[in-house]
Amino acid sequence: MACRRGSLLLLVLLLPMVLVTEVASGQYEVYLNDRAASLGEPVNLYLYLDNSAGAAVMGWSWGVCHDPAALELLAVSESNAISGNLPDFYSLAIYADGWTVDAAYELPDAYLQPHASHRINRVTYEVLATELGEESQVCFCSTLGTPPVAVTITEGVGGTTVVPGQECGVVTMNPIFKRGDCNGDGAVDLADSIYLLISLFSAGPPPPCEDACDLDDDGAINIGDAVFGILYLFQGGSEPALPGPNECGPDLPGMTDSYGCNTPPEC
Ligand SMILES: [Ca+2]
Ligand SMILES: [Ca+2]
Ligand SMILES: [Ca+2]
Repeated sequence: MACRRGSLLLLVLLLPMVLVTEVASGQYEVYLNDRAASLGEPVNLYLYLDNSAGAAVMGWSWGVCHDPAALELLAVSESNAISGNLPDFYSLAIYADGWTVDAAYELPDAYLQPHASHRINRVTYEVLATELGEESQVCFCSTLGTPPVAVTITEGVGGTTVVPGQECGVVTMNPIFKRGDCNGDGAVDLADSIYLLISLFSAGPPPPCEDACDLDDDGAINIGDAVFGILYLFQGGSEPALPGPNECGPDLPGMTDSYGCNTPPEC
């Protein structure tokens, strides 16, 4: 009898270890992708669950936290793959600094397939940050909700709860600048064309924000851009390409030239 009581005690002590198990890194991984975005624009991040080295997944829960000074959460939705295979239990909660989800399949024939990478959610944020070139992380967290929702995966039909590997997503804000402000002093004037000519032909310093010197945004910085600036200023020539010479803004979306803006100017 004493022996049985001892076994029961051992079982009770071991039970939490059986229910929540740290798994080896790589067996289950949840992660968000990285995106670049411009101030005031919506940006979509996708949340993935990779169980390519694990078993079928019967449920999941997590919190995803962001910096509310840099990003505003606009929407959380299920990806197409999950929409067609919605869990029997699905609870989504939105907070100022993040969101949580708790999901579970109850029928044994419904689950996330093993040996795959699943896109689970699409999350839309608006970029609020005013600091140029700022990066803002969106990370898994176990701090949101009452009680807090932990980051866990329910593995296999037996329902073992495991803690997955986790990787943050990063939203990088596209730099903004005035097109034509080649020397980065905040104004577009003759000094910018002179700066560009010296940079090109007299071993002058490189432009602080290259893309600002590509006045026609044709993907090449050359003497034509200096001439473009002079014609615009003194001969009624065309205005420099968007965002233009008067207001700061990002490079046009979809432009594939290699110019960046290492040191964005004051705007
Ligand atoms: Ca300037
Ligand atoms: Ca050019
Ligand atoms: Ca460009």
